[in-house]
Amino acid sequence: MGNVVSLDSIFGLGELAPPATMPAAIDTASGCSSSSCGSSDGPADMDPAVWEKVKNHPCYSEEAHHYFARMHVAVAPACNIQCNYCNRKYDCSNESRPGVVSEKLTPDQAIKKILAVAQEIPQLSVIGIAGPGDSLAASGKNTFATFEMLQKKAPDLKLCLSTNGLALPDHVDTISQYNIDHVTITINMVDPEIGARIYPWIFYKHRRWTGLDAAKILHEQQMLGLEMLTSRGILVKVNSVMIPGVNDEHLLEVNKAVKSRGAFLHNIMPLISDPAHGTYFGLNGQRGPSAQELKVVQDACEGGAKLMRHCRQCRADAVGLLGEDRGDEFTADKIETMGVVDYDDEARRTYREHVEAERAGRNASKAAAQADVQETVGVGADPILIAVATKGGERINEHFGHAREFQIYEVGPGGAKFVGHRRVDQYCEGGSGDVDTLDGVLAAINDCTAVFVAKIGGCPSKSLADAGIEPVDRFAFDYIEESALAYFKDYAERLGQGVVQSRAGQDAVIRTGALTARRA
Ligand code: CLF
Ligand code: SF4
Repeated sequence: MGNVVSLDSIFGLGELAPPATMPAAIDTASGCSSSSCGSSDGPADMDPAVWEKVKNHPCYSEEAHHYFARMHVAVAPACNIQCNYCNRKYDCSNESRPGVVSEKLTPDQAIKKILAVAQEIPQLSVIGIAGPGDSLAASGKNTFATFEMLQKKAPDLKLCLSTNGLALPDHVDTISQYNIDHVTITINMVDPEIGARIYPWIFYKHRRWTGLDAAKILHEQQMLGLEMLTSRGILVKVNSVMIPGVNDEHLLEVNKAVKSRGAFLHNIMPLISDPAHGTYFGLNGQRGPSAQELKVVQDACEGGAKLMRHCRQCRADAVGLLGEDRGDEFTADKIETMGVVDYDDEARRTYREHVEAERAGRNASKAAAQADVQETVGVGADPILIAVATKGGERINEHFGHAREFQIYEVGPGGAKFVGHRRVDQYCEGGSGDVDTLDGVLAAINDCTAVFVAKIGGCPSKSLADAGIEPVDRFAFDYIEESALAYFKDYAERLGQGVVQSRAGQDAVIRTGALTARRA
C-alpha cells in the first residue's frame, strides 16, 4: 500500500483546528465557483485543457507553486552560445543561476534518480531539463533519451525543458512527439543591436558567428521556435534576464513580441552578477536590478503577456518546492545506495486529490475577505507589501528565524497577490540569532509594511519594529491571502488615525546569492 499523505503532514501544520479564515467545510466549491472569483491564475481565465496542463505545474501557475515540486535532471552539459552573464564553470543562468555546479547525469542515472525522488516527495509533478548547458545543444540527445524513458516509466509526471532557442526550430517535432507540454525559451531581446551587447558569439550551422550577425540569427531562431511551438499548442514560457542599462526598458518590447506570438507566460528575472562568478558582466561591473527596479519593469509589462513573478532561478539539479532545494538528499552516491525503485504513483495521486479539495474550499474565503476590505476601506487606498514566512501550502507556517526566503504579497482594495520573493540567510541557527544576518533580512524586506510569521522572538521583533516593519504572528498557520486582507483592513484604519506611517518609496535589496540545499 502506498503512503497516505495530507497537506498538514507535509507542510508541518500539526494538529491544528482549521483557522478562522478557512471555509467551514471543504466541499463548498459550489458556494463560489472559481469563475466568479476573478482569479488571474485559475480555470476562470483559461481554456480547461490549458488549466489541466498548468494547474499542477509550479512554474506555470503561481498558485501551484505553493503545493507542487519540480525536479531538474542535469543531463545537458553542452551549450551552443555564449551569454555575457554566464561562466561555463557553473550552470546555465538562463534557467538557473551561477554559483553552484550541478552533478551531471547520464539519462539512465537521471531516470533512477527521478524514480527515487518521486517515491520520497509526493508533491513532485514536473521533471525539467534546464542544463547545466542548453537542453537542445548536441542535438538534444540526452534530453530526449531521458524524456523517452521517463514517459514510459512514470507517465504521471509532466515533462518540461528550457532552451536558449538557437536549435529550437530543428526540434519542435520531437518535442511534440514526446508530449513535452512546457517549453521555456530565454529571450532577452527582439533587437539584435541590444542582443550584440548580451551575446558575444553563437555556434550555428557548423561555424561560429559573432556580433550583430550572431544576435540576428539567435533572434530569428527564437521567434521561429516560439511560433512553431505555440502553433502546436505547446505552452511556452519566455524567460528574460533584466540587465539594467542594457535591456531593462526594452523588455516591454520583448513582452509585446512574445505575447503576439502566443507565449503563455513571461518571466522577467533579475541579472545575477558577481565578479566572483567570473562572467563578462560580473567582471565588468554590470549590476543587477534592485527589487524596486525589477517590480517597476514587471508592473509596466502587466496587461501584455502574463507575468511570472515567482521564479527562484533554481539550479539545474534542483529538487523540491521552488522555495527549497532538497538536492542534497538525492546526490548520486545516495541514489546508488537506494537500489532500484519501482514506479508507484499512489502517494502523488492522494496528494493531488487533497490539493484539489483544498483549492475548491478556498475561493469563497478569498472572495469574502476581499469584499470586506472593499466595503470598509474603499477602493482608493494605496496597496502595501507584506513579507511572509512560509514553507508551503499557502499558509503562514514558518518561524521568522528559520526562513530562508520571504514571499512578498501586495495587498490593497483590489485583493492580495504574490509579487515576488526575497532570499535571505537563516537568522536563527542552533538556537540563537545572528545580528549581521538580521541586517541582511531587514535590507531584503525593507519595502514591506509588515512581516507575517508563525513565530518570532523578542529581539528580532524589536529590530523589525525599529526599522518600521511590523512583525505579525497573530495569523500563524492561517492562509496568506485572507490574512493579508484582514491585516490591510486594520492597517488602513490605523493609517487613517495617524497611528502608523506609510512606507511608500522604500527600496529593498535582491540578494544575488543563491538558495542551495541545506547542508547537514
Ligand atoms: Fe524547471 Fe523551468 Fe520547467 Fe520550471 S524551473 S525547466 S519551467 S520545471 Fe521555474 Fe526554476 Fe524559475 Fe525555471 S522557478 S528557474 S521558471
Ligand atoms: Fe550559459 Fe545558458 Fe547562455 Fe549557454 S545558454 S551560455 S549555458 S547562460
